[in-house]
Amino acid sequence: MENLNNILEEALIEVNKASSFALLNDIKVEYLGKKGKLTLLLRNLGSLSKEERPKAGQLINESKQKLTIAINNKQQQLEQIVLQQKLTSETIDVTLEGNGQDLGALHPITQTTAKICGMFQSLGFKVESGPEIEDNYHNFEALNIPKHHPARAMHDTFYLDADYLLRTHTSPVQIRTLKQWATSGEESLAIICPGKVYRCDHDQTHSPMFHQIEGLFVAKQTSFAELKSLLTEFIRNFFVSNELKIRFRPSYFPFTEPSAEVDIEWGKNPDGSTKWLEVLGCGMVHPQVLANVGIDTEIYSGFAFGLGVERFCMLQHGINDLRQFYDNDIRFLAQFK
Ligand code: 2NM
Repeated sequence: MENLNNILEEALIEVNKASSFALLNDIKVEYLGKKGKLTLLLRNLGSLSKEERPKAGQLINESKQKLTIAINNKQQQLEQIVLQQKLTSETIDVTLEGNGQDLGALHPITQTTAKICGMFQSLGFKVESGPEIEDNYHNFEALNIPKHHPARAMHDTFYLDADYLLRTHTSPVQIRTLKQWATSGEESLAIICPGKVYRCDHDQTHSPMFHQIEGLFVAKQTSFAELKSLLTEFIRNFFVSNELKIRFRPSYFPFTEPSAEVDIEWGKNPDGSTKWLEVLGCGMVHPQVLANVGIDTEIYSGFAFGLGVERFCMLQHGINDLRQFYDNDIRFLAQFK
C-alpha cells in the first residue's frame, strides 16, 4: 500500500508519454489488466487486517478510476491527432487545374431546329408536337392524300400494321392542332411543328429518319402574297443575306392548292446561269383539308409550308454528307459547340 501513490504516479507519467494506441493499450494491461499492478493490489487486500481493508480498497479504486480517466483522455487526444493527420494528408487543393473534361453540345440538327423555330416564334408562331406513330387518317386521309397515292405505298411508308404507321411528315400534328382550334373560338392559328419523320428510303442522300419543320397559318384573311413574303423574309434571315435570290416555282401537293416549291440561288453553272436549289414546299391549304377538320372554308383560309432540317443545316454549315449527322463521330460533333 505504501507503493500505491508511486504506482499511480508512474502510470500517469507513462500515459502522458504514450504516443500510440498500442503503447496506451500496453499501459492499460500493465496496470488495470487481470494481472495488472493495481489489480494485484486489490487482490492482495486479504493480507491486510479487517480494519485496514475498506480504506485501502477505497484508495486503490480511486487510483484505478484516476488512471482510467487519464487513459480515456489520452485515447481521445490520440484520436484527434490521427484525425488531424488524415485531414491534412487528404486535403484537396481546389485551386489546382482540372483535368480538362469537355462539355458536350447540342446536336447540329437540334441547333438548326431551335434556330428556325425561334425565328417563327418571334413572329408569334407557337411550337406544337405530336406522336411519331400515327394512323392512316391523320397522316394521309385528312390531308387529302388519296388511297392509291404513291406516298401511301409500302415502299415509301413504314407500316406497323394495317392502320398504324411511322409518320411520313409532321402534317398530322397540324391536323390534330387544327381540330382543336376549330372549336376554340380563337381568331387565328399560327403554329410551327418540328420533329422526326420516317420514309422507307435509304441511300447516300436519304435517311429513313430525318427531321422536318412545317408551319401553318389559318385566319379569315390569308393570301399567297403573305405566304411568299413570310418565306422570303425567313430564308433571307436564315442565310443572313438580304440579296439572296429566291424563286417560287409552281408545284403540286395533295394538301395545298395552289402549291409551290421554293428555290434559292446556290452558285452558278459553268455557262454563268444560276444554280437553283430547292429548300421548301408550300401552298394555300386545300379547302378540303380545312373542311375535313370542321373549318368553314367560306370564312377561313390558310397557308402552310414544310422544310427538311438536314438540308438547312448542311447549307448553313457547309456539310456535304448527310451521313455525318447520324455517325456521332465526336470530331464532327465537336465543331458545333
Ligand atoms: C409541305 C408543303 C406544303 C403542309 C400542309 C399542312 C396542313 F396540315 F396544314 F395541311 N401542313 N404542312 C405542307 C404544305 C407541307 O411540306 C413540303
